[in-house]
Order: sequence, then structure tokens, then C-alpha cells
Amino acid sequence: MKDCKADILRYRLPLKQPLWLKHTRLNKREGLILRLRIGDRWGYGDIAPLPGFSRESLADAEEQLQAFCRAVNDGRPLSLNSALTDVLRLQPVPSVLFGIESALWWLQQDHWFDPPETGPLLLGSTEDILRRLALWQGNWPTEFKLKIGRDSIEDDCVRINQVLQALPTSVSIKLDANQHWTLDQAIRVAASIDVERVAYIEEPTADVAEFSQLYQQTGLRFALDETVQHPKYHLHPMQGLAAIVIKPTLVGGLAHCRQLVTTGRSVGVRTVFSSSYESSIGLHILEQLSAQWTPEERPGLDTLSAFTDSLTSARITAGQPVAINPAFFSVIQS
Ligand code: OSB
Ligand code: MG
Repeated sequence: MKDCKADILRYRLPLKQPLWLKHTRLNKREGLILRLRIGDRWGYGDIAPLPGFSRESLADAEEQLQAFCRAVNDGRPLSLNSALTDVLRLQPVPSVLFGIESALWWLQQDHWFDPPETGPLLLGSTEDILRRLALWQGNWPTEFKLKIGRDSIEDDCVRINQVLQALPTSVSIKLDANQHWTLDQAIRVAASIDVERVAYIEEPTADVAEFSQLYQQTGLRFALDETVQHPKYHLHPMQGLAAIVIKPTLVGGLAHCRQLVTTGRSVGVRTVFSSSYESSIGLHILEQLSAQWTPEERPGLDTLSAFTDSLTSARITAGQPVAINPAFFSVIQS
């Protein structure tokens, strides 16, 4: 393969506040950018295993990515796709598969779609959330996402009801309990809120077999997120299943994500792209996938506000090199 080069940049982005993810506290976000060049065209991927969620470490990801770069730079493969096939034999971890497939996909894009509007995420204390809603400017989105499951059940009920009261009745919420509740607790919460205004709850308990029971007993519809990240997950209809959340960094691979979107559509389940706190390069990819594959959905990409700075400083143009802020990266020798 002629005139083709792959390299890796390691980035470290400061966060405004430490981020609590499951039982992990994150003070900065680290990841890798895969940069591919063929002739004068460039493509990028963002590889950032998320502590607390990803099974692989950043070191695991880096090792696999180095193998891919070596295969490309040695000029051994006949095409970039065969470099990918070489790496597929190594059973790439989800974040690496997402990164490599994105860079290959990026190289084929000759223009970008208009970025979709993001589904807003209500994070932080209830006071912060209510203040944000009170100051809301412009049109209301049809849905907000609210994180719950960290405090007591009573606190969650108050929080949900206060948020619902602060919103026009035409606006719904999506809840996300990240598997924190028991079935009994989920039923108690559902009984004290207006479930008609809840589009769905992501992962109410730790046992997916309970989700349909929750729906049957309370009418509260649910979405799958962590469940979709299991390597053996296959989408099939379930009673009360409203949506699946697709986090490509955690699910792995564009081809796999595309398959989930297609199957979701065929069984009448919403498919919503969502971020895993990637850099602005990763978010750009997620925006584009969402605009191209799920134009009817607002993706869950309201995570950039967690960072103090952006990895990229200028507009991203298809095929052109991306200006990456030198304060936040170093080049990895391969
Ligand atoms: O549980 O949905 C989650 C981000 C990182 C890890 C897990 C989750 C999230 C988000 C992203 O909530 C934002 C969104 O989906 O709107
Ligand atoms: Mg979730």
C-alpha cells in the first residue's frame, strides 16, 4: 500500500470537576487519537476506554492500536481494510475497534452532515438542575435526561417530581439509574411519579430479567445501555423496551452499531447514540453517526461541558488534517 501512514497521539484533558463513574473517580480524561493519512487525505479515530465502564485499560488499547499502526506503516497489507483484518485476529477491544473503524470511515467522508441537536443531560445537584431549567432560553427540547439512583429512593422521587414540575407538561424525561436500584425500589419510585411523562428509564436494576416485570407492574418503559455493551448481546423485543442506547466506545465498532440501528428499526425500538466522555474528535464522530443513521433522534452527547478545554481548536473539515490543541497531547512513537 502506497503513501499511507498511521500514528497515535495520547491526550489528557482536564475536567471541570472530578467525575464519578460507577465506583471510580476520574480527575482527568485520557485517550488516544488514531491519525491515518492516505496521500493527502486524513481520517481520525478516538480511543478512550472509560474507567468504571470499559473492560479494557488504556494500556491494552494502546498495545492493539500500535499493532494496527505497525501493519499500516510496514506497508504489508494490500489495503487499510486488510490491516484491520490483521488486527481483528487480535480480537480488538471495543474502544480500539471503534477507533480504527471510525478512522477508516472518516477517510471515506467527503462532507459532514449538519450536527444534530444534543439531548440535554441534567447532572449535578437538584438545585443546579432547577436553576438551569429556570434559566432555560429558547425552545424546549421534547426530552431531558436525568441521572438518578445515587441517593435514597425518597430523594430520587422528590428530584424527579421537582424536575417534572419545572418543565412544561409537553416535555418528557428519560431517567438513568445505572442499575443502582432493586426491583422493589424501582416499583416504589414508579408508583410516586407520573410514568406517562417518562419516555424510559435506562437500566433500572442490575438484573435485565426484571425490567419487563417493572413495566408490567407500573407501566414504566425502559431502555438498555450497559446490557447492550455485553459482547454476546443480541437485540430482541422485550415487553416495555422503548430504546437501546448505543455507546460506540463501549459497544465497539461501527459495523456492530449499524447492525443495532437496523435491528432496532425493524423491531420498533428507538436507537439513541450516546457518548462515553470522548474528546471533541470522538464527539464529532458520534454526532455524524447519529445524523446519518438515526436522524430522528437527538443523541446523548451533552458531555463536552464536563471538560475545561476542547482537544480541537478549529472547525473539522472532511479529509483535511484536524488542528489539535498542543497543550493536551503527546505523540506516541510506534
Ligand atoms: O449511563 O448513560 C450512561 C456517559 C458515560 C457513561 C455512562 C453514561 C453516560 C451518559 C452520557 O449518560 C450522556 C447521555 O447518554 O445523554
Ligand atoms: Mg445509561
